[in-house]
Amino acid sequence: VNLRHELHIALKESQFELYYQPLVDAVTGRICSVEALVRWRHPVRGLVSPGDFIPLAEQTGQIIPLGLWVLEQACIEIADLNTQRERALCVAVNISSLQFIRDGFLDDVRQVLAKTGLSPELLELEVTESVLLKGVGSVIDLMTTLKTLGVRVALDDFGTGFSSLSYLRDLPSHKVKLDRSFVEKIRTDRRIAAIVQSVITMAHQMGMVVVAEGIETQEQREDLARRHCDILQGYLFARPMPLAELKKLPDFLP
Ligand code: G
Ligand code: G
Ligand code: MN
Ligand code: NA
Repeated sequence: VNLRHELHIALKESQFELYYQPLVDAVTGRICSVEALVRWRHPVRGLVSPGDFIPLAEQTGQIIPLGLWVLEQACIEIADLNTQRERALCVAVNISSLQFIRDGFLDDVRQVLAKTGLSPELLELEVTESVLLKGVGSVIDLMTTLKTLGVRVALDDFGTGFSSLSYLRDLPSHKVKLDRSFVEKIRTDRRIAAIVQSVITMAHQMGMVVVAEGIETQEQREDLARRHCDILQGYLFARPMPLAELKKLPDFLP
């Protein structure tokens, strides 16, 4: 099968949709934001997970139109959702490194915000350490400009790459998302727990917010809250869900 061709059709025929996973305040359990996660509703294969097509879309360059669709759709849907809410939700959108460092990305962000009316403060872009392959300087410039616009950047999957802790100092990002491989072992591996504690402490000293992903147990939740991690995300609270289900969630998750 020619998946590349199928992706092309999927883009033309709008076979993609967004799921959302809530992120909660570690102390209160209040939902503060949602992460948009793309799904491909394939006419034959059913719901295809991004792990199975994002890498291909990156290889073929189709990640550029797909990524722009995700960004715009997430802003449209959450701006609309917020009209029915007392307290606005932020939306976090995963941005492929290729998309982030491409000329024109900043213009895309500006245009999407203007077109959708979403307040820039409600948009967060999640990038991984691999953006740094392009060079730290240009990434710092881009993040600085985004910050000027009011848009925040989160470092996703933090700790899995080859980058060092010094990036916490250099990058004008707002948030670090501790990778779930750390969360998984936090109760069983004291060295992992020590790394997590150091990242939290250091990130706070840099004025950054810390998120832990992949929280699946009450023990992990309590451990991270005790270590002053600010925000939690994971199946313990909620799985990624369609927009219609997100609309039905209460403000606080138990
Ligand atoms: O939702 P799920 O756990 O299946 O996602 C698998 C991977 O796909 C994750 O690493 C996630 O960051 C990535 N991903 C999900 N949605 C998007 C998207 O819209 N753009 C990009 N670039 N990656 C995404
Ligand atoms: O790379 P990124 O952090 O964007 O990946 C997000 C992915 O993590 C999503 O595909 C989501 O389905 C998945 N995810 C979210 N919460 C959990 C969890 O508690 N456990 C596991 N195993 N995966 C999770
Ligand atoms: Mn992410
Ligand atoms: Na992650």
